[in-house]
Order: sequence, then structure tokens, then C-alpha cells
Amino acid sequence: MKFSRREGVASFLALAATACAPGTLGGAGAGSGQGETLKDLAARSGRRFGSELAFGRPGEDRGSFANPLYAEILERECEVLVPENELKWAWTRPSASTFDFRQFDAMGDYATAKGFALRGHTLFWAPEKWFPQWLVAHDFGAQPIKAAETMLTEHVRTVCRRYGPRIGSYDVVNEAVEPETGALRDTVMTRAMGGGEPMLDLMFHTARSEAPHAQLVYNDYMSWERGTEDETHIAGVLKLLEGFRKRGTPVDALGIQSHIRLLKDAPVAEIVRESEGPWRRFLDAVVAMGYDLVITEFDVNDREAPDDIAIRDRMVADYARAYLDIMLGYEQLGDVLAWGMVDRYSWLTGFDPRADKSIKRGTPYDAQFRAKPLREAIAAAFATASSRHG
Ligand code: 9MR
Repeated sequence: MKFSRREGVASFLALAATACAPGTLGGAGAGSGQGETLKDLAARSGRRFGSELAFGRPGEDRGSFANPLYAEILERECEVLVPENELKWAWTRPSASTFDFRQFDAMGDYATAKGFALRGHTLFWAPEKWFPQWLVAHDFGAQPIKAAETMLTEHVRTVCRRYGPRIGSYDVVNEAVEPETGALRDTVMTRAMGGGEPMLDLMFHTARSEAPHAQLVYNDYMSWERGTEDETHIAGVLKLLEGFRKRGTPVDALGIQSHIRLLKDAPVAEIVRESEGPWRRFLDAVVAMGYDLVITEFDVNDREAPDDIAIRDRMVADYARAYLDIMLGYEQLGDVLAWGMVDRYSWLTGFDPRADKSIKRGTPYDAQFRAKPLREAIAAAFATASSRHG
């Protein structure tokens, strides 16, 4: 979709009207966070709120800092930013011997100039499907462990030294556990390294020595909705986290992506009732091992929610509120990042589309940059959360 000038101006006026009109942003009554920004409300609970953003050029219709309508929302609501894609190997590693940081540099410069904190996503995305093509075909030679160690170490060192203290938290490894089996994924990289555990351990140890200031996160998408695959995924992640502790691997926090899903047309309360108990047991086990928690990629997949926009938005908001209330009950939860602030640019619409093919409504602002009930739900969850620092 092209972003015409006229559409841009109309959207901007709509946004300005929304931003200025009291009552359109907040929920009903005191304590709901009415009128306050998400970052301010998060700060009151001792946390930071933020979002991913994408690279874009001026005039491009993207969830980018180059789009003034989007940048305005980021600057008002967010304290932390994370690149949606631009730090992944598929973007930064055109070949085994070269790096290209031009896109992320532009985003990082914007973030720093505007006073945002940054998260780094990700030093390694584990499923082979997301490797750059050259890596899938790479020949690690006669001493594969040494060659793989050199490649991974060089990557971590290059990124961490380039950005230094500007990146305060890294998804060091993303999605290493296979949901279907709970085992670590088997890829050209883990085979070269002689296994998944040595690979992950090397990544975290290298990140700790190259970025001693940074929070080191293992990030994954195990979700709280019940289903056989989710149980297996959760068990696999717990096993991995236990292993890190046994081996003394320096991992500070579990990144819970939180792409929560309204995948069946059932009352929200029913889905929450089914999910809550087992999910709390999982979180309790994670924090008992001394890990902190981060919500790294929050959004709501409304694939099976009703077509009616008002009903759908209400369900999305109520579902998000129930989930966030549980998560915010953990003092170990720090940063909360949305995977995008505006439905117009959300990855959700293209992924697993709705039967009616309509745009998904899983981020806080709609396609015309107007705040939705989901924004109110996030605001109210922060406003009513107890402060993590007492
Ligand atoms: O939102 C991202 C989308 O734009 C990319 O096409 C895709 C592949 O690079 O990755 C999406 O982000 C994913 C994130 O990096 C890891 N967790 C799942 C996210 C949604 O698929």
C-alpha cells in the first residue's frame, strides 16, 4: 500500500484529534490510566513500555521512524525500541565474511537522538528456515566446531562492540526449542557445533564478555493457550532453562514473546480459565530458577474473533487485559514491548489470515492511527499493577 500525501494528512488530523481529545485514550474511571502515556504508566509500575519498529525511508508507508505518523506514536508512548528485523542475520550478514548494518544504524541513530533505550533482537535466530541462504549451504570444513565457534563469536563481538551500551538488553538466542518435540532444533549450525547446548552456551558466554552491561535474554514463543504442542514447547523451554543454570550459562531472563491468540470463538473468560493455572505454574518455575521475565513481542491474533469490529476490539482488549494482569503480577517482569503499535503494519495480517480476509486488530492503534480499546487495556493493566519495587 502506498502512503499518499492526502491520506497522510487525513491520518495525521485524525491522530491529532485522538491525541487531544480527553476521554478517547483512557478507559472509564480513576486508575484506568486515562490520559497518561503508556510509558509513563509503565514507569509508575517500575517498568518500561516499548515496541518494535521497522526500517523505512521518508514517505514509505511502514511502521517506521521515517513515517511521521508512526514516529509520533512511538515518541509519545514508548521508552524502548527494538528492530523488527534489521539486526537479524538475514539482514546484517550478506555473506560469511561481510556485515551490513546500514538499516539498523539508521534506526539506532534515530532511537538515540530521541532518547529511546534499545533492545537487540536477535544475536541468533535458531530455526534454519530463518538463516540467510549462504549459511544453510555453508561448508564448515575439516574442523567444524572451531569454524562455527569463530563465526558465532565474531558475530556477537561485532554487534556488541559496534553498539556498546546503547543496546541494554539482547535476545541472545531466539526460538531454539522445537515446539513439536521440546528438543533443541537441529540445524547446520548446531551440527557444526556438536549440539544445541554448546552452541547456546557459547552465545551467552560471548555476549556476557562482550556486553557485560546488557541483560541477556533467551526468547521464545511458547504460549499460554492450551494445546498439545504448547505443553511440549513449555516443557522443552523449562528443560533448557534448567540446563543453563546447571552449567552456569549466563542467562538473565526469559523473553516471553506473547503473541497471544484468540484462536477459537469462545468467551474470553473461558479461554483465560483454561490457560491461567498451567501458565502460572510455568512462570513460577521460571522465576524460582532466578530468571527475570520480559514481554518481548506482545500482540493479539484475532483470527477467530467475530467480524464485528466493536465486538472484536472488546474481546481483544479483554483478553489482553487478563493476560497482562497475570504477567504484571510477577515482580520479575520488567520490560513490556509490543510487536508494533499500529494494525496497518502488523505482521499478523499476512500470517494465518482471517476467513473474512480483514486486517487483524492486534496492536494498540488501528489502521488510521486511532487508539483502540486494546490501548486502554494495556494502560489500565499498568495503572492497576502493583509497583515491582514496592
Ligand atoms: O514481524 C517480523 C516479520 O516482519 C518478518 O517477516 C519475520 C521474518 O523475519 O519475522 C517477524 O518477527 C518475528 C520475530 O523476529 C521472532 N518472533 C516471531 C515474530 C513474528 O513472526
